[in-house]
Amino acid sequence: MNVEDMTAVDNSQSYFDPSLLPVLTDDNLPPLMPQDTRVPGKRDKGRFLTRRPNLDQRLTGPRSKHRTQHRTLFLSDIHLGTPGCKAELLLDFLRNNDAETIYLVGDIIDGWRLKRSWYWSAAHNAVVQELLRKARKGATVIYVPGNHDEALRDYTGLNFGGVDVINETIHETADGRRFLVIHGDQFDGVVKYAKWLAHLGDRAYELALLMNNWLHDIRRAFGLSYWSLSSWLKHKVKNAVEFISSYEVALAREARERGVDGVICGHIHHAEMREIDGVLYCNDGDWVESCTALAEDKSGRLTIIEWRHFSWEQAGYIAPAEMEADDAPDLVPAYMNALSAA
Ligand SMILES: [Mn+2]
Repeated sequence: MNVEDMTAVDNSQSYFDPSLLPVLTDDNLPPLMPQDTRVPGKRDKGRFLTRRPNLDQRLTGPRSKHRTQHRTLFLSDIHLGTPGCKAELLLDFLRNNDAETIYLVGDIIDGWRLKRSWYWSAAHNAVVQELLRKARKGATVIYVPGNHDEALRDYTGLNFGGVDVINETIHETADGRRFLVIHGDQFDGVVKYAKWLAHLGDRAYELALLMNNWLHDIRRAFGLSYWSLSSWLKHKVKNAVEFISSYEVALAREARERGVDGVICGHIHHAEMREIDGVLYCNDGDWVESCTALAEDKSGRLTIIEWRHFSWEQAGYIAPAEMEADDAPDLVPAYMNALSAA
């Protein structure tokens, strides 16, 4: 679908308008910014010294040619646009792992946050660039929107810079098993406790923790005993355990009803792979708390990868001798414009 067709979509209700994002192909890559061609003056001292300030050089320099090759990678709940996103670890993961197909299983760009406050750093931008780069290099990238980026659900069937947007899909593994790929928030309605958990990690929760301190001070001033709001919340988290298991059962049931071998989802920020009543429930986790991805190898075997340390911190790390030139164009201006115009 081309740019003209995209304008026909009614996006008056969207706070995040993906049609503003440039459709990139190999021959319409955005030109380099003018500052790249002019000689930096005295006033520019320090401004253009690095292409992406705030980012470790090991994350921006030439990348190793020896990346782990997977058949498929599943990533979800990245929450780009929020300060909680572990974008640098994810960037390191993406620079060390490649796949023929990459599924982005929802909550990739956090539009919920976008409505209120927007946090965007060089690392967040580099993650978007890295994913687009993989698409340019031939990977199939499929974006299954979640509840935090549900605006993209209006763009199902479209392709942005080589990324296909699909509401839900079926993935077939190398050994012929079929998996329903879905973000999972669709099942909040059938799961008790969901409403409370939906706001976990939200501003309301942060505020509750802050209020706990105030409340303590006020109560003490009146000679009242200590009552902890946060421990009251913690008690509520016991419900979260119950929530997680009923969520898992609900998704497994859906997979069974659809006659597939399993389900691959995200949403609850809890990586897991277990059999539930004859179907395989897989949750690829998140990049806010656990930094996990689900990977399928050439034989169809599924595993959960944890990436809590940078590649150079991991045991047996050898600095790559063979390097590949960094050919990714700097998409910072285009994306920043698109996102700030939203
Ligand atoms: Mn979600």
